[in-house]
Amino acid sequence: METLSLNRGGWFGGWQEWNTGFAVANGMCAMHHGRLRSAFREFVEKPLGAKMKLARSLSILLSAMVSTTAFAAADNFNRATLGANWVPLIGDSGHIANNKYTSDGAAYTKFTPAANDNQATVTIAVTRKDVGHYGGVYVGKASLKLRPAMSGKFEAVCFEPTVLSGLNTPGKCFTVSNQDITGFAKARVTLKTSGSTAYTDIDTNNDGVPEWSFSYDFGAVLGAGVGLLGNTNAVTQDNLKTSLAN
Ligand SMILES: [Ca+2]
Ligand SMILES: [Ca+2]
Repeated sequence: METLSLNRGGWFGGWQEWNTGFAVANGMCAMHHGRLRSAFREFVEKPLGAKMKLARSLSILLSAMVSTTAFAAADNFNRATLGANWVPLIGDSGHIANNKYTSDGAAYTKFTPAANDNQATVTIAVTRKDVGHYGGVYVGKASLKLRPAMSGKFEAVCFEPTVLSGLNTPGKCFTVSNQDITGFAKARVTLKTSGSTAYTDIDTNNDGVPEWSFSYDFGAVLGAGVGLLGNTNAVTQDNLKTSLAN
């Protein structure tokens, strides 16, 4: 039973490529199911005192199965093509360039391994001076778009409903001109949903401490499911990690 106390960090040693991790997770599920069956058999055959002890073990085992189900996905885009895990919901699927995700047209692309996750962290960067465009990430019905300006930096961080959400909330932008943020060329961005509220943390120096944290209440349950958004090859996304947040 000791192996059941392992956590994501300990087991995966700092987030491996998602498909490797997914295979490990599947293996763990099979292992847990096998153990569960034999544990139940044992339970039925034991006297009452021993049953109490076994019941506790079973509860630990079930917790481990739940945490395995909540296993996170990741993609570092270090390959030539996006592959079957990325499904375009509208328009361009986006593509990989220089081992990063980017898009030429309006991309709204679902990352299928993260269909049940409600938290995503991704590095978003400006690659050249541009205006009127965005690169972003979505979770459920909530999008977060980073909009670059001619300064060559992002000057607006905007919550918007995803295109297919059916929500008509206007969303909200946090901007340089409103002194909510200062311009930045690259950031590690986290978006998560909880109930009707979306939360974002923006870490511009990659030290794990957000320079800014914002939230926005969309007025409707936002749900789960992660993907990327973009409409210009002036913005890239890289090192996506997803998880099930509280
Ligand atoms: Ca990469
Ligand atoms: Ca920071």
